[in-house]
Parts: sequence; structure tokens; C-alpha cells
Amino acid sequence: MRNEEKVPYVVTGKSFTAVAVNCAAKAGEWIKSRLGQFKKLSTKSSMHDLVTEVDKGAEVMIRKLIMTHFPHHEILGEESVEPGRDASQRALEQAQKAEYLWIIDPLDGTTNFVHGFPYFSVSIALAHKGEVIVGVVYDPIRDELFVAEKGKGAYVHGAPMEVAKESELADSLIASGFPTERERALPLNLAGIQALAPQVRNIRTSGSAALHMAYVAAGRLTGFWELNLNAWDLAAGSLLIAESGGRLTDTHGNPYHLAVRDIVGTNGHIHDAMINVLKEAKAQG
Ligand code: 2AM
Ligand code: CA
Repeated sequence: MRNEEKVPYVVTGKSFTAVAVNCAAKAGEWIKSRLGQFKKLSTKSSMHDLVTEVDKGAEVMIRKLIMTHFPHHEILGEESVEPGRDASQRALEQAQKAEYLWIIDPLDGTTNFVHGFPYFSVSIALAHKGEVIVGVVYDPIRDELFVAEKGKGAYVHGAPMEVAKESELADSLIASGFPTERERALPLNLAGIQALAPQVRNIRTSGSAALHMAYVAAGRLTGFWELNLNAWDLAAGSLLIAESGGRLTDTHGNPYHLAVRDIVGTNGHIHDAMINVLKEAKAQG
């Protein structure tokens, strides 16, 4: 075979964002069609960490589409990484060496999917030299597509998004989660919930970090925090929040980057107050 024949065929003429949207929409529709019909339920890092063949199938579908358009890009997907903190950090370090890196969570909110609780999403981000430049989160149940491009704003089905206006914790609706890692992350997050609950309007823990972050971007939640998340839970949502005028740091107030696992994302106004409460509760991790 001659050398030039080995070069993969590339479908040209589609923007990064168009491909991300296409992947999220296609995978999301398929996931929705499988609601209540998955065949095999397995566990990963613990009995609380679930996976189905739908998670895996959606990731394969997204990978194939990305490879069709951008065969030289790297892809970091939740279902292609060994479970656990160390393995995901090693995979991220390895993948970050790539110029273009797609970071995908084919199904964020698997526990909800398994139970038929209609709150889950597909999360797809593209990072260029470690900086997220495209972020897409798709909720197939409500058919809501959240899209952000670096420097160009964030949109939900074409309408520009803006973070919420609340300036006091007392007026804020915030969200978090109950981490699957029961030794360190769960007790710390519970300490944060205990400290913040009396001070805010209320707290939601709905089970999809990516969708919670999209809701912060859309102004439906004032803020979100959670410990021990992975790059694929956060990358797309981080750009949605940043491009909607919000603020993103780790739980100690350091700027967000792809290796951050303990996240605070807010409308900006309540950010320092939230971190202070976590600090006083020794819930920063
Ligand atoms: P998942 O459904 O893609 O696994 C809920 O608190 C959030 O935690 C969800 O976004 C969920 O994503 C994520 N999550 C579930 N298991 C996890 C694990 N073992 N490590 C980190 N995050 C996890
Ligand atoms: Ca997932």
C-alpha cells in the first residue's frame, strides 16, 4: 500500500461545535430511546457507581462520529478509563499532551437513567492545549441543548444564557451531589451540605453534575459545588458557566483547569461566601 493511501479520509467543512452538537443530539436521542430498556447493570468503583451497556454504546457512537471528522484528535471518555481517581487522573495527564482533546461523558446521571428519574445528560467538550474551547450539554428528556464557544457566549437552543442575579446566599438555590466515593468525598460533601443548607434558600441534588452546571449557566441555579468529580463531568459545564458570566474555581478558590475534581461554579456574586462556608465547615477537601 502506498503511503498516501494510509491517510484516513476526513469529512471536512464541519466546525468543532457543529460536530459536538451533532454527537450530543444523536447520543442523547439514542439514550432516551433506551430508557427503561437497558439489559445489563454493572458496578464500577463501588456498589454506588453504576454503568450500563447504554453508557458504553453512547460513548462508542460519539467516538466514531468525532473520529470521522477529526481522526487526529485525542478522546478522553468516561467509559474508556478504568474506574477510580488515580486511573482517571493518569488518563487525563496522558490525554492533555494532545493539541486537541475531546472530553466526553456519554451519560452523566447513570443512576437516574437506571431508575427512570428524568434528569441526565450527554456532556461533550473540546480542549485546545488544555483550555476548553467548546462545551455542549444535552438533556434529551427536555430536548434542551446548552452550547458554549470560548469567547462567543453560551446559548440554550439559540437563546443567550446569563447566570442568576442573586447576591446573597439567603436568596440562592444551589446544587450539589452525594459522591459515590464513600470514604473521603461523601463525608466532606455532607459536611458542606449541613453547613450551607441553613444559609441558602434551598439545595438540590439531582444527580447530573453536567446538567447542574448547565442550570447555573442558564440562571436556574445560583451555584453548584461537589467533591471528587472527573474531567468529563466538568469540562463542558465549565465553559457554559464561564461564557454565561459566572465564576469557576476549585473548592479552595483556585481557577478551574481540567484536573480540578472539587468544583465550585456560581453566578460569581455568591462565590466567595459559598467557599467561606465550606472552609469554616472544613468541607473543602
Ligand atoms: P455519572 O452518572 O456520569 O457517573 C452525581 O453526584 C454526579 O457524580 C454525576 O455527575 C455522576 O456522573 C458523578 N459520579 C458518579 N460516579 C462517580 C465516580 N465514581 N467518581 C466521580 N463522579 C461520579
Ligand atoms: Ca457517565
